[in-house]
Amino acid sequence: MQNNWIDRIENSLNLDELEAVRVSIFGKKGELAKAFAQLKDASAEEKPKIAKELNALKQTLTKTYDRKRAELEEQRLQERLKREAIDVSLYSPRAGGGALHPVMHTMDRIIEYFTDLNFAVETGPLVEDEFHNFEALNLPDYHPARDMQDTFYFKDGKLLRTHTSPVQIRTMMKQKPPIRMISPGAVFRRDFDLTHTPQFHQVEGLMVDEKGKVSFANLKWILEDFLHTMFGGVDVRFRPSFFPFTEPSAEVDISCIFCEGKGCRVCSHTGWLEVLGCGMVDPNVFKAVGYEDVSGYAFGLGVERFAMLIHRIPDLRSLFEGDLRLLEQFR
Ligand code: 2NL
Repeated sequence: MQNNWIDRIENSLNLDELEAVRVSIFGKKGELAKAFAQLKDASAEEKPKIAKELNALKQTLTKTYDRKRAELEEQRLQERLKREAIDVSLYSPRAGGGALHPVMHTMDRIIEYFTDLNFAVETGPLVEDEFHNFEALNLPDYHPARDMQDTFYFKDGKLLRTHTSPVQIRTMMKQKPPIRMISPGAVFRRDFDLTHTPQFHQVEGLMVDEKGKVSFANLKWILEDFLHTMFGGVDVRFRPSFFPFTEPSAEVDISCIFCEGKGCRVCSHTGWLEVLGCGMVDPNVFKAVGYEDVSGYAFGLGVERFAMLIHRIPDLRSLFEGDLRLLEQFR
């Protein structure tokens, strides 16, 4: 009888069969339970001996069952691995290649314009201090742009840079003029709504040389040429504006590329789209980095805005949702 039970366990071909065997032997109404139940009919002197034998048998059966179960599980796993193996070397007509995200593609185009004109590409830390991000840029500590509302601060007083200008500050502090550079990269502001994301990208530019060598006319020429390269035959206009780090300052508009300047919803019926900020570097910035008798221009732009205009993407959020239906259009 016992050998029969062990054989039935051993001869199970798969986990389903083994389970049926388990129920018939170990189950509540199974054969072991029946054997134990028969104990009550045994004589008083035989009972302990039979009970001992039954317990030993149960142990043997359990061991056999556990071993067999492990064996069949391993067998099932191996069969599954074989069945589901993927030959990664096989050709797949559905395997689409990756592509640059439209924001990075736009950034590359912007960088290429300036590197073609021998501008150096500089980068710097994302975690900055108040001096490089604010103080050196003529943003005193009572300035509203320093507000906790706009800046991500760490407990130790460090912060996530709110613009890439600290890269220009660091470059000027370690190099002598002339400087001709751009600083592309990620920046961070505590702002999250339909038209703002807490992380976005900027390209800023800086040109510095001996006093009198770099003029607002130079700035006007390069930005007009740059915008024509990026947007084609648009009109470009400079509007007087204010930035703490430039004087004089201007904001730069292009004629609306959606309505050709006639007025539409995108340009709020003005016919113009604001795309850049710029100006002549404020003397206080040069003082902070220890430059004397120099002049220079600087400018800054938001890459997401350029990407949206160039590719006519109406909603900022679609740039960050990772939706393949958008991304596949940029392969
Ligand atoms: C904008 C305006 C601007 C700058 C950035 C700058 C940097 C240094 C000195 C002076 Cl180190 N200026 N950067 C100047 C004017 C405008 O950005 O609207 N950006 C999205």
